[in-house]
Amino acid sequence: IWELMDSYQGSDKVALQQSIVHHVEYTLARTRFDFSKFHSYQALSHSVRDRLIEAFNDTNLHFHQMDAKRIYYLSLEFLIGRCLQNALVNLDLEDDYREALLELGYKLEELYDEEVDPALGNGGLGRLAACFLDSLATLNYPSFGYGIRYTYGIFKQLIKDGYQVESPDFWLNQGNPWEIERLDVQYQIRFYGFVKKVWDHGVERSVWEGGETIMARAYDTPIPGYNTQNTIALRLWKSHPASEFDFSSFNTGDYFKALEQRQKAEYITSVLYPNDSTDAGKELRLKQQYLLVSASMQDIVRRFKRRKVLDWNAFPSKVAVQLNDTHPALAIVELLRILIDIEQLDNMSAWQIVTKSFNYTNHTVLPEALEKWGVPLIEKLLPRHLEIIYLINFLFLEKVQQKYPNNWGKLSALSIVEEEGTKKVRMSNLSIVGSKFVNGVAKIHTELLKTTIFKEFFEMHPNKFQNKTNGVTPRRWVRCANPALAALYDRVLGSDKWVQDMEQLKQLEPNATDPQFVRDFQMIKMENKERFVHWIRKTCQVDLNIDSLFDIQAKRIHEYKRQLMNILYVIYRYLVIKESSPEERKRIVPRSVCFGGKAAPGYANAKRVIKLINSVADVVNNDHQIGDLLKVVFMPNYNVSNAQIIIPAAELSQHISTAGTEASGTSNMKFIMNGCLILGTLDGANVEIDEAVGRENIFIFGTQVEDVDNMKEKMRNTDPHEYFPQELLKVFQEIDNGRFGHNEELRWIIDSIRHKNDNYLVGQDFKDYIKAQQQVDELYRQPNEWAKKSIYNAIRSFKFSSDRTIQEYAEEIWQLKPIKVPEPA
Ligand code: 26M
Repeated sequence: IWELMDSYQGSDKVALQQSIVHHVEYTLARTRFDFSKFHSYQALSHSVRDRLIEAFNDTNLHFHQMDAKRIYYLSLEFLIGRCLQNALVNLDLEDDYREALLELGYKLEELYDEEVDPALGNGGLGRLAACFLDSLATLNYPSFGYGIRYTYGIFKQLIKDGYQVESPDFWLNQGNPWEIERLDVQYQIRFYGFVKKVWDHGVERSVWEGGETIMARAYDTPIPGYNTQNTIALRLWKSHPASEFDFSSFNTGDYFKALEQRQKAEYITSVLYPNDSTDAGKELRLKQQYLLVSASMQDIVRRFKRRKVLDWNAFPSKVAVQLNDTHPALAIVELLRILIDIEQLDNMSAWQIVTKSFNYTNHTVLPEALEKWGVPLIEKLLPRHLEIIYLINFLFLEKVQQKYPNNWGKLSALSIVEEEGTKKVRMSNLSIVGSKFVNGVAKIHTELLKTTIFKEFFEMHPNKFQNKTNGVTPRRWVRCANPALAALYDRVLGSDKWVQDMEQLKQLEPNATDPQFVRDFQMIKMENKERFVHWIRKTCQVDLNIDSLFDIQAKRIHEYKRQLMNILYVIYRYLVIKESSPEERKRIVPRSVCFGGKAAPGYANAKRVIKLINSVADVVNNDHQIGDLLKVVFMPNYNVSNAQIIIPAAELSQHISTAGTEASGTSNMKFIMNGCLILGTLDGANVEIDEAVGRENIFIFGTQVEDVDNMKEKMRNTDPHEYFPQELLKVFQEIDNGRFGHNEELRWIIDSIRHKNDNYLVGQDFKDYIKAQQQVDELYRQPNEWAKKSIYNAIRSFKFSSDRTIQEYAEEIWQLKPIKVPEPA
């Protein structure tokens, strides 16, 4: 059979052209002489898909033969972004295909834009999972990502009359060449029903029966590593009806009822919940979580059972599961159920296996964002799982009681079940108790976990807690997004080794002061700014001044991220320009302040901030007195593919959350990698970025984490007219007076912080923010100094490669060794 495989897998130009044309005719069924740009994209991606699949099959076979330990990354979200360029870069075929296509009359870069951007995630957490897969593949770690194949991704954001309007993201309407449907990989998933107790050889066993069953079907997206044959799977589950036809309903004559039942099953994986913080316990969301968890654990157990001898105690040496936040925490309970009820292990052995296999990553300290599910809902949907949760809690609280006899405070803090009001299951407590290791995502965040929300757990099990500072993949975020900068590195370093070993950038330290290198860097930034200006003109109908400072804040809209502080400062800046004399105007540094980000559909204050930004933009951009000195834009529908245009063009990026609220942030890392300065607070990974680049290369301001509580106290005890600085009161006044439109919603935003409710310390930090902004202007007046500091940011960013992060996870949490798949002969 192998000899029969034809040779179109070659990568010489003609072979590539043949394979493209082959797909035009046989996959797209079009004539060879009549195909559009989109058809060309389709044929090209099928040609690339063939190459991916070969490497993918080799990898799976090799890992199986080696009986490799694997890490399974469970996440309700994978924000992978477009696949084509990433695959070409990782397979090192970009140049060959570019040339092959040019002769066929197509520009490769134009075809990239034909691809939809799969947006199966909300923001940082989902994008982190995608960067991790890229690093797992590149570093040759045997691994799988498990997630959900939502029919609708995160909503598309439209801006109408300055307001956010959500529209459905049906991303599959053009087909998806990057996935492989696995009709042979399907698992039954049960919901509702009851638990029957039966006696079996003197042992009581639980059988979960009745209710409804549906099927979860696997769809694999191959994830190629860079410069390696290793290609891992992102396995996404889609829900299907259990039986092809429900004859019982049909026989009773209700044909349409039978069809309706089937549709209900498909509904489970139809839409990603567009919340990146809190959301009241929706039954459908819990069903999604359980579907992911049950299908994935069945798949993992099936793969484990394919080994030559069945030895359950070997499970933790072959399987490590990483929980991306608490969303998939039921996996702990599901594995226990499989081991106890189906594989018939005793409770204690099963518990030992589980707690050696699972690990949990926390992504937030905001107490309102910690996931809790009402006991009545779990009892109805997953009756056997509730029993098991009670069992775990009983065993755990017994240990607590031993360690801290009759200490009710400890018991109620540590309990998995919250007893106040309607009983709830605390998913973080379940995750901690069921895991070997728990980690935060930046140093400061992990310290906060240990001293605040998980204090009692840390005191009981100090060795359970670890830090794993986040990272981002330099393949997508430098090599793909900023090819010119990548080419400069290649040229000066003499190779592309830095793409998989970012520490190579250390060698560029002397270049930061080399005038030629600085000029090259400035030229590249200028080109990226031009690309961005075109894109802004097309999408926002605003003309940016290419010589202005490009200042960007792009992230989900949230009160703690303080986009409000940014736009209030823009108003202040506008007023200053309006009041300045002609002499003063000459010294003003022109700025383009760009915002991007989605607000959760039910988050009224976040949506109002978008309206405020657009209202300010309307006034500022149309004020002829202002001209080129200030522009404000709200970039609609911030997503992975436009982030790849936005980030390389940025000169200043803002990461200005109240200290102690942003767990890490990851776009801060992407911005510095692209040679951008940060204006930020000492929060999340900014703290470590500050250490890495040096205080002279970053603009830091604001209340530090240890003072936040005192400042909030002060805010509550101070008269607002004393608490808010004059500059900010002036801004409030202008909004009140209707300078940005007579819209009561704009006043409501101000009201949300005005009356002793400034929980995120906008008022407290405003003066220091203005001061930092003045330092920004000062530096921008010296272009070479600005460039030098930007270069230091870029070349000192190597710590923030997700390769470093993944290597730490592998060595310190998973005990996982790389296995390199041999290159084909
Ligand atoms: C909640 C309820 C219902 C549906 C969805 C959610 C939900 C979805 C995503 C809640 C939180 C979600 O993500 C939170 C998140 O993105 N956290 C960010 O994680 C990044 C990666 O670690 C960090 O860099 C950010 O600081 C952190 O905010």
